[in-house]
Amino acid sequence: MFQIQRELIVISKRKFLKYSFLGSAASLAAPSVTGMTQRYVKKGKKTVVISTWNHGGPANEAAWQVLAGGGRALDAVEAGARIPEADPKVTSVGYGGFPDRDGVVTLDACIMDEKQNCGSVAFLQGIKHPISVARKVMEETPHVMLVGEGAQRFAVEQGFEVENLLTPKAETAWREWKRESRYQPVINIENHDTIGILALDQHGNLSGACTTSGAAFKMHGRVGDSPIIGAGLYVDNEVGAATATGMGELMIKTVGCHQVVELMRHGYTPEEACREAVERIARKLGDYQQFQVGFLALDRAGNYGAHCIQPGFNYAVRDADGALMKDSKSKLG
Ligand code: SD4
Repeated sequence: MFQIQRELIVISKRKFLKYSFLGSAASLAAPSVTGMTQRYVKKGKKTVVISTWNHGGPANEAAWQVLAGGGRALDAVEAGARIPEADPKVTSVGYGGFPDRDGVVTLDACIMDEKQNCGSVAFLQGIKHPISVARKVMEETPHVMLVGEGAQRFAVEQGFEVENLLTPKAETAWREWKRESRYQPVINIENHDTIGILALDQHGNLSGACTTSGAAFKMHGRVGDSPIIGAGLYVDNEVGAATATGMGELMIKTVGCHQVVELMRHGYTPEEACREAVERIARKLGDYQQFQVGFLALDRAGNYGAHCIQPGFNYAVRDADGALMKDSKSKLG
């Protein structure tokens, strides 16, 4: 089905290589226009996985099984993200996620590997594991992003089952919300939110995944940052990886995760880069105090860090020394 499109892509890739060769020859001769130093972090041998919120703990364990067996970071982050996706107690990811204001559960997810390959789904309904559909988009199509009905149709073609994802608990919460229908984003919903998960494997390769049911009781059709490469997730194997949680509109407006990775490229530590991304939101978007945003970053040496707006954002770490939860520093409170 995708044969013709693949051929087109191969042709355009050849053209791209031709022109990018000319481009790189020119840039060798040209002086730096940015004047910024590129300080690549030295590649490390540390195998580690980090992920957002308390539900990151069980997710990291699944990811660690892959990493400890010598597996790829890409397989690790997918395995990790699938844990809260399948857990009905987690009301902000996958099955059991709170629905939109029409009572429909709509899911967003993306995944990115060490070679800049990425795949994404948005506004996906009825499929329990959007992260695995995102990976199929990455590996089985010439595209990066599929949304809505098209994403669901593709998932079914790939063998995923359509099921009802609205649990009785989520439906009750929605009915209670409907009584007042107040559209006010809730900060740190029960300490559960989007899961963003980043891993560094024993080959020194990074990957990341991000999956969510989005803002609870959002407008029907709303898509947040989580499936948007650069906003909710970004990976550059030369530098590091970043993911985000919280009010997605703020990450989209500032392309937050791409910014975190670029800051690390210029010498910021993961924590400093996350802090600067939060500061930039505060400087540029003004009205940020009522929202939560948390950034989490991992560099290619295995150093990690986080920063957020409101107190309450925590993250899980798993490496050969064991598992721990860490509280992020925050701009407010
Ligand atoms: C989003 N970052 O869709 C995600 C999750 C969220 O409040 O909404 N959290 O914006």
